[in-house]
Amino acid sequence: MVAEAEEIEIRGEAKREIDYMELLRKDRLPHILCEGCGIGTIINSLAKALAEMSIAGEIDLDKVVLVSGIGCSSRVPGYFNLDSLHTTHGRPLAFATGIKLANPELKVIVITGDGDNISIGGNHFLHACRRNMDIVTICANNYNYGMTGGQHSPTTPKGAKTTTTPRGNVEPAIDACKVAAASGANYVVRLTVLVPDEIKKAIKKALRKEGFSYIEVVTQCPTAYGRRNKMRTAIKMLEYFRENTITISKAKELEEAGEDISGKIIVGEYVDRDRPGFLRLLGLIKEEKVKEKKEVIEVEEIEVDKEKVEKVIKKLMKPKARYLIEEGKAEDLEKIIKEEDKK
Ligand SMILES: Cc1ncc(C[n+]2csc(CCOP(=O)(O)OP(=O)(O)O)c2C)c(N)n1
Ligand code: SF4
Ligand SMILES: [Mg+2]
Repeated sequence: MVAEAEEIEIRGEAKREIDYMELLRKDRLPHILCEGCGIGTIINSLAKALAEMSIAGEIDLDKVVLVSGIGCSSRVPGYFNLDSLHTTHGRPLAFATGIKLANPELKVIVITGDGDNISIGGNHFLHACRRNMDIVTICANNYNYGMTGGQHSPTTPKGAKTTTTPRGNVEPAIDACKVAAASGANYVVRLTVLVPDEIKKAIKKALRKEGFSYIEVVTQCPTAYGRRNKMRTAIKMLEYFRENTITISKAKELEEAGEDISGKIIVGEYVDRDRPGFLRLLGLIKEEKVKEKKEVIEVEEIEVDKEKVEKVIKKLMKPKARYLIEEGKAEDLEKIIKEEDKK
């Protein structure tokens, strides 16, 4: 997690040195993460992404809110010098939705875990994707409930040993990226901690986009998961990631060739589209509001002949007219009204 000041390049120009450690709360050190935990890499990538966007004037750090649930991964916001909310297990997306709706100007980033987001929080996840809620979600997928000692989660691979699957997990794992893409999220990407720079880029990309972004980072938990699966150290887990990671296109190719890719970590962008986000659908963002205003003005300009309208209503209220409407005989009614008008 320790990072040093560095010179960064923004749109081809070298900008002033930034110590992205400035973004972190040193008063909270030492942190609670185990030695070799991959969550530090996610902190690092997030801090760099935010620092670079801030320098480039793309983001106002005073308008960034980090929201998390409960778990090792959910402790991340507590280490940032930013407004943050550490909520209840499985509910960060519900809180984040409320924050974004209350103040659409804020950039809301959810930091969550596979248990928090896909197990207890699965329902919120599904609907945030469906609404295309304007939130960036970063999920640290370490294949288990790290904080509570290593129970299996919905992403635990088949056959993996955890405290609740001591003889090997028999359940098939969920592919949260496929779920997010199918449910309506605008941007869905899976990466591993092996590529921190790609994680940073994905976060920056997601922060520039409208709608729901889901960034899943496959990360090591040597303490609770690795040691039960013959990967006692972070290095062993990283080696496992390296040997088992394939891209989406490679996965497709292998699948078409009839090969078994179940056990593989399939990385890449699952979806990158620009459907309207929830705030746009609600008319809560500027451009939409202007359009809406114009439409209202047009409606107000329509001249209404009150007398004529009252006359029509009176006619429609007559028992015969009501009978014809109920019977679906609108054409007959129209004829009668026209004849009456001629008189
Ligand atoms: C309502 C509720 N149920 C259960 C718990 C216990 N609990 C705390 S963290 C956790 C699992 C965390 O797993 P994950 O989200 O994958 O985070 P990780 O620790 O692996 O990063 C559970 C079950 C809780 N705090 N609240
Ligand atoms: S238990 Fe696992 S996820 Fe939690 S801090 Fe330790 S290594 Fe990281
Ligand atoms: Mg987990």
